[in-house]
Amino acid sequence: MVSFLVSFCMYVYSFSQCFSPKQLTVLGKQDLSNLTKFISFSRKSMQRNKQVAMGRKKFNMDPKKGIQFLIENDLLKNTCEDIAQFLYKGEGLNKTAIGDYLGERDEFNIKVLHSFVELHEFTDLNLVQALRQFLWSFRLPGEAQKIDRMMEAFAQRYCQCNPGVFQSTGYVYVYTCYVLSFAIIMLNTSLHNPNVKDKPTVERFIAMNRGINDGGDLPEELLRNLYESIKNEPFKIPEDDGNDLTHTFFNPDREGWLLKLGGRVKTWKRRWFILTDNCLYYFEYTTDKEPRGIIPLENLSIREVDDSKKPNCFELFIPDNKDQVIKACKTEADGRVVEGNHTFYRISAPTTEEKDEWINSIKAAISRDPFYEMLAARKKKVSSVKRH
Ligand code: 4IP
Repeated sequence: MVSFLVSFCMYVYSFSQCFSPKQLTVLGKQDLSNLTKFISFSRKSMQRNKQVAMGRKKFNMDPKKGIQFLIENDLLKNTCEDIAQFLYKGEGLNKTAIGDYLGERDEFNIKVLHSFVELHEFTDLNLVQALRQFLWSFRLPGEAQKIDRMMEAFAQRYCQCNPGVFQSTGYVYVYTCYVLSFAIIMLNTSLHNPNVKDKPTVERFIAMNRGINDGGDLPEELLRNLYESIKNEPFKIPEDDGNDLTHTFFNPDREGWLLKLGGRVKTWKRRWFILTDNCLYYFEYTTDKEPRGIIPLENLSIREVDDSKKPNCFELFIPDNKDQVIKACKTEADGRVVEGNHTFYRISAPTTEEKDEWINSIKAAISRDPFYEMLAARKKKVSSVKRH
């Protein structure tokens, strides 16, 4: 209605510009007064539109400042509901900025997040359909804690719209939905990222989700449907600047199960490895949000090794320095993040092919490192200078 009025006024305004004052006197007094009102209304709304556009621009550069500007200029009410509505409509707003604002930790932003999620209608949608809608409405920010809050709000809303889909009640019920949502997002990556060679079958997806329903299993048919839906159509994720953790885990160079030998205590552990952004991350479960360990590959080399206990082994090591501890971090059993103790990381792959693929991918990742390249370029220069 408002936009209709605005266009109508603009039309009358431009029409009035075509008349000379003399011609205008032909119009009745009442007409003229209406016309003046229209013109002033039209000017005001044009001014307002300009300010809204400016507010959107500001929001895209700095979400908090943008919202503040809109509130100060009476273009937006300072309530969670109104702000949520503004973000939900998202007209002219950058989805990364929306994600950043919704992911903020302070109480008010968390309330906006909840109002925003409540604007989503998930009734009678399966979890994949609901996730499609949700993940398209903004861009998930990079920080794990932000993702956690948003996915929890999503799971709460989904369960509220679809009571009875998950059997248990209370928090466990939301937790099941939350864990399954993560499993689906990761399945999406595994099935559609060309770098992931080992595509999970529906049976593996079902097996991966055993026991997540308060210790029990979810109906197989439900899991099969979700799997098929993702297989047939990947998630559409809003464009990003490609520089955050979500991007990192959504677009790995390579991922898969490997065995890793401990640092001081030499125990073999089966871990889910993700190679991306020149780092190797390892997780206890594929659905874990936080890695158990991170190994930056900068300054490391890789080689094949024989191990008397495990087949298909390779090792990450510091060239020319076998006693130096590799810079890496790990999570202790009590949750503390500490430095690792490895002078080398020995890893065993399930097959020879996978060993070769991992070695190649890691080599490629290492050589893509800009520092490595800079160093290589410098070395080349030095040796060519020496030659001459
Ligand atoms: C642990 O052995 C695990 O192998 C750890 O691996 C490993 O840490 C520990 O190395 C090793 O002591 P136990 O579980 O038998 O105690 P993970 O963290 O994958 O569980 P890394 O650094 O390899 O992650 P040290 O260096 O803490 O001993």
